Amino acid sequence: MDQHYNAQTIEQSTQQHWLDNNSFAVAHDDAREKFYCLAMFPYPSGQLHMGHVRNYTIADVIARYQRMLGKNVLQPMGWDAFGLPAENAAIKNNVPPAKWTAQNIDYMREQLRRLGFAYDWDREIATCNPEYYRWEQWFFTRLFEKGLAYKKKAEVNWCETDQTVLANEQVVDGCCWRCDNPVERREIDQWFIKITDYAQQLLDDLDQLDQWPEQVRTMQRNWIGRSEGVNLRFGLADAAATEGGEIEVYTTRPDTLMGATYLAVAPQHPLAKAAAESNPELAAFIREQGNVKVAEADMATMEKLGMDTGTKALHPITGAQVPVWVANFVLMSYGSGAVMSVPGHDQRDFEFARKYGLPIVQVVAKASDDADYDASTWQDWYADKEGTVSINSGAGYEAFDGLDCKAAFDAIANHLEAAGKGERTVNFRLRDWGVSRQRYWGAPIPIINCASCGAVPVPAQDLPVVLPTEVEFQGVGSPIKTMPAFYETACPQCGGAAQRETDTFDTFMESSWYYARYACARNDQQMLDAEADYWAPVDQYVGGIEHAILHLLYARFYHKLMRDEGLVHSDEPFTRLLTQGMVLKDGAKMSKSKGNTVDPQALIDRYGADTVRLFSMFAAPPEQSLEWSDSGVEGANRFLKRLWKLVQGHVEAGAAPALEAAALNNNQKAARRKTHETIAKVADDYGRRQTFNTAIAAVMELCNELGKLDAEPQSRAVLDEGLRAVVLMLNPIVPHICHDLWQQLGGEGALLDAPWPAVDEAALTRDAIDMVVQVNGKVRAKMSVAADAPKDAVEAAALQQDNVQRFLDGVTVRKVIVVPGKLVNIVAN
Ligand code: ANZ
Ligand code: ZN
Repeated sequence: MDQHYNAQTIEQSTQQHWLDNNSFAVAHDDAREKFYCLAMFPYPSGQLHMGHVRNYTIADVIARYQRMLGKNVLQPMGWDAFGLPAENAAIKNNVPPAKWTAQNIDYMREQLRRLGFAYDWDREIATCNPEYYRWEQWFFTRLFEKGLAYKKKAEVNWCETDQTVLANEQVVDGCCWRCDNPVERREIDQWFIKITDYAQQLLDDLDQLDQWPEQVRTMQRNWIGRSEGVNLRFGLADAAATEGGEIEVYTTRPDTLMGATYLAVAPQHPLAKAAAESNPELAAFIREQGNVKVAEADMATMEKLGMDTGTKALHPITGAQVPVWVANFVLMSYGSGAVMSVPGHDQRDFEFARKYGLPIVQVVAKASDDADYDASTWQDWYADKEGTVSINSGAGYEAFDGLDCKAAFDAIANHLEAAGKGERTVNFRLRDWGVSRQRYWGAPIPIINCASCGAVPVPAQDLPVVLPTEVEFQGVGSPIKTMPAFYETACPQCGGAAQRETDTFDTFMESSWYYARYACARNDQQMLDAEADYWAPVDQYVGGIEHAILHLLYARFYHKLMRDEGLVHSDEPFTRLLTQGMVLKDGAKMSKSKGNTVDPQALIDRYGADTVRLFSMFAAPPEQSLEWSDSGVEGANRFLKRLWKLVQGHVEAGAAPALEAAALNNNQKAARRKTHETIAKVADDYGRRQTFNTAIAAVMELCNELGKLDAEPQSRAVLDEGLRAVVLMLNPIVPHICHDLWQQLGGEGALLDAPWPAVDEAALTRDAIDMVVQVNGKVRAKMSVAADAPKDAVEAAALQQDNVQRFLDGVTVRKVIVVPGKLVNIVAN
């Protein structure tokens, strides 16, 4: 037995024990409840950062706690191994991405082992392995056959620096999320997956996710962006000039139709193009707009520009002529690419109308009639839908006046439907998922382009399409795009000469289904098997809030796609979600670019893994940001040393006698009660509240109490029970020191499989409880009363306290309030 806490020795031998016993390998077991605990897998960037340590510690604590509850716990780990940084490193240092990635994985795997995470390493996945991505390729060919994957020319966000297309979500304030350079728009051929077909389901099923943070559900809801409105058609005054003779618009406010004073179409709208043929000025404007590099996110705030097309449209109800304008804020990709402009009640239309001198008509008023409409200044209530009535909407056609928003919506929608000029529709903001990337380091898209057959999926028996890893980078472009040995092939359909796709998948593809693959990571016959159904859904998912929208939405989508392919039989992949906060230093996010990172490895080397784990769980509740503090790390280490000493002292004093609950004196009872109260609290903190910091604080407090016990035989028995409980409770957080202390305390078997300590209800009862007595809110006495004393007995006892009597002298008691177990307040004057 060591006098001093030696973290390095303890951690090494404990990890050796786990390794020798293959302690974290799990298999299907119908006899026990399963628990699948997963933290978002890391990108193998080179080394772990503090954010990883925090993320993986949280998940590990949950996994170990669930195991103590007797569940069959799976906690796997793997690598989100494709992506840009490997390529950038290759370009800079001339190391092939595959090699760079493999080296990083080896190093980081060691770091994770050193932190003692309870992973079933037999299921390790690296998404850059063909054994993994072949199934993704296969699944894509299935989607293609079902019509859920398709190719189209589309305007994309193009980053000139990274030479790649970015998803809308990867554009932040008009700039690339990786390199921060401005993004332009370009048209190229792209592969898409029809997530829009699942928009309604993705929205509806959010209701099932009652163990997700509300904030994340709201973000997903907004991203999906469902709206209910009407598609309606304006005739064209000069119908012959334009195909169809109509313009369709989508509006969520048909109730304002009588206030539509002009139409606005996107620069790419066919009507704009047609009008531009005879109008060079308009043609120039449209061309200019096409070249403007604005990301969609900036559409709302950018300067509104437009030009009259000269075309006139006919209002579907009044028949009045309204001008048709081209406007830069109308998106071709949403609705029909055209809007009916209601400057009276839409702020964007209002600003546009003021700028270009278009008429503004008020058609909605406040029902309370207490607000004046002033067409020269926008006021927010103009857009209100509550507490309003329609006005100026009669016009002799139908009685649309005097209706509230909902009634006016219905009346006008009905009118349009009856006249065959419009239909109610539902629209989603969500767009199909563009999965093509022009980068090298990704899974090749399994399609062969044949001049006569078109796009042909690679047949299952020819999968995987392996990404060549022996490559040389010449510049930033993908090396396989200039590698005929890769792309020259034969068409699987006609046998003629054909070319493979040289684009690769968006890496969100790999991270959308990895959680399911862990269940059958080594199956080389199938993408998923029955084990996926056994383990899925993930019971607890842990990751950063930065993935609240895209990764989680794509994974939810993929899960439904896999369900519809018969591969899983649940609707959602992640039952409970914990989004951990950031790790900050001096109030700023730790990042390489700010130079304020703390290397976890240096801390592990100095203090050991347990100290690092304890600090990262103690410093803040998991969902909040954690402020780095050197003294906090020291403090965590000091606590472990104290715990070590406390146990040493106890063990050295020899075996403790058996506990005789009935024979305890008050001090011993109090200490024992504290032990059991703490067990109940910590279980609640771990399980329901997931506030690990308060759990740790409670155990620390218990240790202080236990440390005060004397050397009486029954005190030693209480201490023995208390220390065992402490070790069991801290096991999920600091498993190495606990493993060692458990053995010293003579605990049965390996701590890992010891059950969570049971709360002895009898130990919780208090013979007497302390209560505070207040007179008019000021504490005047403390008293001890029987725990089960009835309310009037408590009142009487309070009134009898000497000091209370003093303050009641000369006044009348008006009221006595009893807060059971806590205080009595006497109101007197
Ligand atoms: C008339 C109107 C009056 C509108 C009013 C709003 C307020 P959500 O809710 O996001 O679906 N719109 C339709 N298509 C558009 C496009 N391609 N580009 C830009 N804007 C477009 O938005 C629907 C509203 O956005 C529609 O309702 C339309 O303006 C506009 F007081 O029609 B509204
Ligand atoms: Zn062919």
